Amino acid sequence: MSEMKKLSVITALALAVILLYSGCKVMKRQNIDAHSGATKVQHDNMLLSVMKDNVAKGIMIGHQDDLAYGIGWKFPNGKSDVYKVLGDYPAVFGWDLGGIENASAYNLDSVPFEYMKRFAIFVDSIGGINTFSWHLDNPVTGEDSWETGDKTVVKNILPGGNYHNVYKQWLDKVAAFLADLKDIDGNSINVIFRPFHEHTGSWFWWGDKWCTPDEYKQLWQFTHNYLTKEKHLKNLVFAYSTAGDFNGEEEYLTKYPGDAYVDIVGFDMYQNEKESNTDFSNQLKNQLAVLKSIAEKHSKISALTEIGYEQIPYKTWWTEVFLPSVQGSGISYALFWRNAANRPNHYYLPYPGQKSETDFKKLASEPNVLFLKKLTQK
Ligand code: BMA
Repeated sequence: MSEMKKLSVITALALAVILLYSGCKVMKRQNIDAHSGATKVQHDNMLLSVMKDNVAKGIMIGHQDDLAYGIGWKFPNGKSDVYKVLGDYPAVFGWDLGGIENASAYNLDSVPFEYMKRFAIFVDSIGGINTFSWHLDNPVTGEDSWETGDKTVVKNILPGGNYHNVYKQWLDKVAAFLADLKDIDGNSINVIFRPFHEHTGSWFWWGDKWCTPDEYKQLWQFTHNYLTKEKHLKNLVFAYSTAGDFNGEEEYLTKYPGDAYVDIVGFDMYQNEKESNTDFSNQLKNQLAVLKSIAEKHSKISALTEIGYEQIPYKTWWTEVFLPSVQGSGISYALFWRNAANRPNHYYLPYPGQKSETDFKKLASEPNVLFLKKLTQK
């Protein structure tokens, strides 16, 4: 079967699932509507209410590019590594829009945007949540997100800057993609949008050293206003996500664009081989406590917007390091990074036969750890 034909078959199956689920979703919406007054934030986005409700159930587990590829396979010749291990999907699915700004057919990790769109629609149909980051190119040099060293790039794409129009054209492409995410009834699918992440580090051109707090805030506010007001997108929930190395609440909030522009607060944090499990766990707990306090003060949902330990070298990392570190943190979800098909050893969730597989199943059996089935069960 050709790739397109296979995609059509998958889409047909997805549509069948959508039909089954749409009835349940209407019920879910009615329930939420009955008590949504208190949970509505600045705009009327159902996803936020659903996510608030879900926090009481537990922590949702997410995975980047879960349906697109994994260890030893690429769509359509294979299926979610999480599904292979658990017989269940993640609750949250991460995608990255990097590349869309150049009208490329593929994102920076070779996921065709047409597939990504269908995956996201499928995810919504089965009751999962989509989150989009954006590793956009450097608009001045045309190199990638990691092209740093120039303190004028952010300034240049703000209103009045030499590259402002280029940036607006890039946002037009993002807006067109996100506006096209519609369910079978033609309703917009609500998604998380997480631009300009890890800006407290300096590895991306929008990072710490490369713009002032004011410039970063202006960039965020302009982006938010452009997408929601100029482009009239009502389906976005905005996630502000720093790197994991901030020192306390004040530092976390240095470039915070304001409560009106943010729905979710989070940070990205990875364990590396130089850190002991205990050190990592203590650091993670500490940062999560800071995040919890910020989330409470600003009435925001909180999340571990990226997390993981490449290759998961400890058999019991899931129940002995991850779980005890996040329990009680109040976070809505934890998004694990991708299982790269084309980069050996670049994976963050187990695949069949990986050494932490059994422990990962144990994690999934915890009542307050939510993969898709537990998330959607009534
Ligand atoms: C990084 C790595 C890269 C990838 C990038 C964007 O952490 O996984 O291989 O291109 O994220 O997804």
